Amino acid sequence: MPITLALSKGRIFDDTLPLLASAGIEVLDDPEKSRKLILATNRPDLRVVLVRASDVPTYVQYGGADLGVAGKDVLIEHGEEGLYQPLDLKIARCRMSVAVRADFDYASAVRQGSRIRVATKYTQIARQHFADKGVHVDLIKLYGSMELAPLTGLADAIVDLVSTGSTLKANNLVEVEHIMDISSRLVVNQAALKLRREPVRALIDVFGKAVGA
Ligand code: PRT
Ligand code: MG
Repeated sequence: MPITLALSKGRIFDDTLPLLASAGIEVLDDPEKSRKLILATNRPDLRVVLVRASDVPTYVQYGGADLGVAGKDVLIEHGEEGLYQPLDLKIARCRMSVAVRADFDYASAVRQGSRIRVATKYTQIARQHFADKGVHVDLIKLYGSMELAPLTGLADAIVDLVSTGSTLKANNLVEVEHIMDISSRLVVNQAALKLRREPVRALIDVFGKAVGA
């Protein structure tokens, strides 16, 4: 069996390719053009599987993949137990923030101790953040388009990823709190690390050198 690396389509795939390329590793199919979910590389002992970003930790945890690349946001939400994270790949960088409508006075709502309705896909990160601050919140779980929640009255605030800030801006929202910086991590299956030590270590080294370079 070749070593299996789990990636998600889009920015993680696109940002991981140059790291592999620095060690001469090429993925032989383009996921934007092919419907294949298992992609060969120019190394017979390495293949890439394409999964949803939020499924990468599950694949790696249960051995469906030996290694994977996942955002810190995804890892925290999934739960990090049993996942070895040897490297911060410093790709797909962004930040987790609290945002509100430009006309919502977040600071005074917090000061007054009002209950704040917060819509987010990132309930673990949001729960921890507001608990640390001692702010009372009602969390509303959403799966996407968080920006819509404050505009429709569904919520007072959102917790979402921000990169350029243009999505917030386009929807008249402002960032009021920076929760944490986010980047993608290499994650490794614990059993693979023991049972397939040589090739797994070699691939961790490839990534380590690429990030260092
Ligand atoms: O799309 P799908 O539901 O399959 O999964 P996903 O959204 O988790 O995957 P993907 O590929 O969109 O994101 C993978 C990872 O990239 C995330 O887990 C983050 O760690 C990282 N990342 C980096 C981002 C962004 N930057 C980002 N800007 N993930 C999402 N966004 C979204 C954000 O949620 C918001 O809607 O982009 C919008 C904001 O972008 P700006 O540039 O307008 O600020
Ligand atoms: Mg997405």
